[in-house]
Amino acid sequence: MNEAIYGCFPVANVTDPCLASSCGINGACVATNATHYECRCKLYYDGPNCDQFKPIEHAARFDGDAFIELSADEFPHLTSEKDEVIAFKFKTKQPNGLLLWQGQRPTVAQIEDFISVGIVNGHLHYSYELGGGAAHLVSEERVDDGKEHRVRFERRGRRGLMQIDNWPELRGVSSGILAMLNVDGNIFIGGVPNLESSTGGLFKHNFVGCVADVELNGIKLDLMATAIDGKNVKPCDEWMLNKRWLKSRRRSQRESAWRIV
Ligand SMILES: [Ca+2]
Repeated sequence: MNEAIYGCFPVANVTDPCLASSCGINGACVATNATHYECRCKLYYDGPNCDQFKPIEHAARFDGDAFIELSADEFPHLTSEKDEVIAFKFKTKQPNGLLLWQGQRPTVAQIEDFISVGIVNGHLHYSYELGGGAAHLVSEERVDDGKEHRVRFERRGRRGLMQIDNWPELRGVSSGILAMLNVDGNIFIGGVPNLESSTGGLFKHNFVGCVADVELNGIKLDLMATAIDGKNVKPCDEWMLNKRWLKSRRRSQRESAWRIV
C-alpha cells in the first residue's frame, strides 16, 4: 500500500531547516545554511514568527480626513529650560495640510498656547505660541514635491529651530516674555477633528500623504500601540519595514517543545 511505500523514504530532508520553521502562514522561510533560516514576513506582519499584525507601527497614510491622537503625556512641557524635539519624515503632493498639532483641549473655545507643524501653500510652517505672540518658522523651499523629507523641530523656551533634510537650519523666537508652552490637549498627527475650530482657523486642511518615524524627545513612537484614538489611518506601503528574522532550527524546536509543555 501507499503508506508502506512512504515509510521506505525519508519523510524529511534533514538538511533543510525550513522543515522545522516557525514562520507561520504570514512568513516565508528561507534557509541560510543547514541549521539556520530566515523568516521574511508578509506586508504588515512582524515578529520572529511573523504573527504580529502591525500595519501602522512606523508609517501611516492620511487622506485629509484622518488623524492619530496621542496622549499629552507623550510630550510633556514641564520647563522652559530644556530642549524639546519633534522629528519625523513625510511625503505629500498637497500644498496644504496639518501635520502635527497640540493645543488646549477642544472645550477651551479660544486658542491660546499651541504648537503646530503644517504645510501652507507648499511651504513647511513650524509655529508655537507661548502667550506673547507666536513664532513662525517657514521653509524657503517647497516641500509638496512627493519626495521624502526628514524634519526636526526643536524648542527651548521661546527659541525654536527647524531642520529639513540637509537644508540650512532655520531659527526663530516667539515674542514677549512668556516662555512656557501651556497646552493640556492631546497631540494630533496628520489632522485634527473639527480642524478649523480646533486650530482657531489657522489650518483649513488636514494632511494628505505619509508620515513615518515619529519621535518625541528622542523616543520613537509605535503609532498604532501609542495612539489613544484615530480615524481613517491607513498603512503606508512604501515605508513598511521589510524585517528579516534569523533563527536556528534547534532553537525553534526548543521553543516549540517548551510551548507544548
Ligand atoms: Ca504660555
